Amino acid sequence: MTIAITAFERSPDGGKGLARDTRVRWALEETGQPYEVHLVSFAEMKERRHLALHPFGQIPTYEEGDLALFETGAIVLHIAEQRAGLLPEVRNARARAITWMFAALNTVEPPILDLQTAIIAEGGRPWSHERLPLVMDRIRARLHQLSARLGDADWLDDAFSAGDLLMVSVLLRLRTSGILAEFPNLTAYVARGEARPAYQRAFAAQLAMNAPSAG
Ligand code: GTB
Repeated sequence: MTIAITAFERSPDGGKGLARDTRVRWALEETGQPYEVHLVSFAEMKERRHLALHPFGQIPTYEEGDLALFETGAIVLHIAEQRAGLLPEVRNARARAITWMFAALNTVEPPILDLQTAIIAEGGRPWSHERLPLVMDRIRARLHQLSARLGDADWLDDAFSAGDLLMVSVLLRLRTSGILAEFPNLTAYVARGEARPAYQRAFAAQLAMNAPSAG
């Protein structure tokens, strides 16, 4: 059955792979599934046709036969449950991998999103220079904890899983901030994720659509 996902017609990041369709592409590449990409503009995302797929008018979405999904975490979990490669077979290890998926999205990503808000949406406010260090310190506190747990392991819980896929994707958003570089083991962890052939294919595919010279 054909899988179709949606992505930005032109990502605001110009192909750095930070829009969330990259996470879905990566999961599909890890599990060896071909997929189509339907590109949508910001205006189209808010139109009835797209809202039927995504109630909040965002990307990515996922369609497979009569199944339509939104929310990247749910999409990646669905993909991981269909094919081998992203979740362990053993029940407890599988539950721990899913726990890391939630940790990435619910515990580590929120302060990182707050940084984007502080820089992009609030950067011009008179109080932003006071708020920014607080936001950065909240990220550092989470990264200290994550770094301590990872230690010198390659992945968060033995073998690479959908939990690592989401955690690496979340941490990638920090690269330009310089905070990630304060944590050598997390920097190496992200590099290991990026070096995976499936990530490379996902990144190249989104870059082909989003690079300034594309289309
Ligand atoms: N919780 C949802 C999920 O995980 O799927 C959040 C989805 C979401 O935020 N989608 C964004 C979107 O559609 C794109 S990924 N935004 C348009 C809108 O809300 O109108 C977020 C994103 C956008 C741009 C960059 N960038 O340019 O660097 C990075 C990440």
